[in-house]
Amino acid sequence: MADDDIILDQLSDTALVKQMHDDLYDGLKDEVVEGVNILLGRKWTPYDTLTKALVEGMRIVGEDFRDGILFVPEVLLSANAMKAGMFILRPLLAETGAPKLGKMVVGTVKGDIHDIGKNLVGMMMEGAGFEVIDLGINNPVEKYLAAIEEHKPDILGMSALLTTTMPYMKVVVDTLKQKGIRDELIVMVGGAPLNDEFGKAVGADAYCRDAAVAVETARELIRRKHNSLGARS
Ligand code: B1M
Repeated sequence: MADDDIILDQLSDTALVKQMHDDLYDGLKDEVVEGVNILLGRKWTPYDTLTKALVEGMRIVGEDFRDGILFVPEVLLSANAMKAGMFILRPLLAETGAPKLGKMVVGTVKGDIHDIGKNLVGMMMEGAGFEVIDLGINNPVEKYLAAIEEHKPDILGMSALLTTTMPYMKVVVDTLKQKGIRDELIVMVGGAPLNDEFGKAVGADAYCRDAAVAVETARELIRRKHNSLGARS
């Protein structure tokens, strides 16, 4: 229950989603989890629950963090509540049973501990039929290289949320070039401060604005890769 006065289950869908934004803002993990379960019980799709209740709620948190209304400890509570909601949705989004379309190694770059967006991308990619190896946060180039060596992915995905950490993506791509393995991989980058131009400047194959775009882009680039391999054989 959200508090003594509000019974989440008795709210209309619109009021419940609004209440979930407030609960996410207040870092109320149990209430966010309850809200997610209620929406799913009302036959909301996991995708709509994720985007309309959780991602939109986090967008509001982000604005107030930017404007100095919320501070790191409060945002951490919101992030934990968001993750608890995502934890329920993850297996549901992955439940496609589709044959694997390809493999992606994904991680947040060195110096950066933001992982909500990266986790979302991983979940949506899994849901679309990709195998995802998640390296977590704060990854130096050596970690990416070791994972590429071990898992032989089709795609390397990198996430950065800070203007101070996003240039590290170029360090990773340049190292792939030095090692002669850049062209074996599709490199996709994302994160709030990035844009298309930046993606090109660091030598990525694509910048992805959000998780849905990441899925579409991955599908398209894998299709092109298979076509060009087919044409060569
Ligand atoms: Co941070 N933080 N934070 N923070 N934080 C931002 C990024 C900031 C913009 C807030 C602000 O001032 N408005 C600001 C950066 C400013 C800048 O660089 N110019 C900032 C700052 C300054 C900081 C600290 C330095 C604060 C401090 O300590 N004084 C510190 C840095 C710590 C570090 O990393 N070394 C810090 C810490 C934190 C918390 C720990 C409190 C927490 C992170 C918790 C966690 O992730 N586990 C946090 C949070 C939550 C945020 C905001 C509020 C929200 C980020 C988020 O989760 N968004 C953020 C404000 C904002 O972005 N508006 C902010 C929701 C998520 C779904 O979106 O991550 O953009 P996003 O991901 C999207 C797309 O970008 C894309 O798809 C995702 C899903 O649609 N995408 C990819 C992302 N990665 C991709 C990878 C791909 C493809 C697409 O690869 C294929």
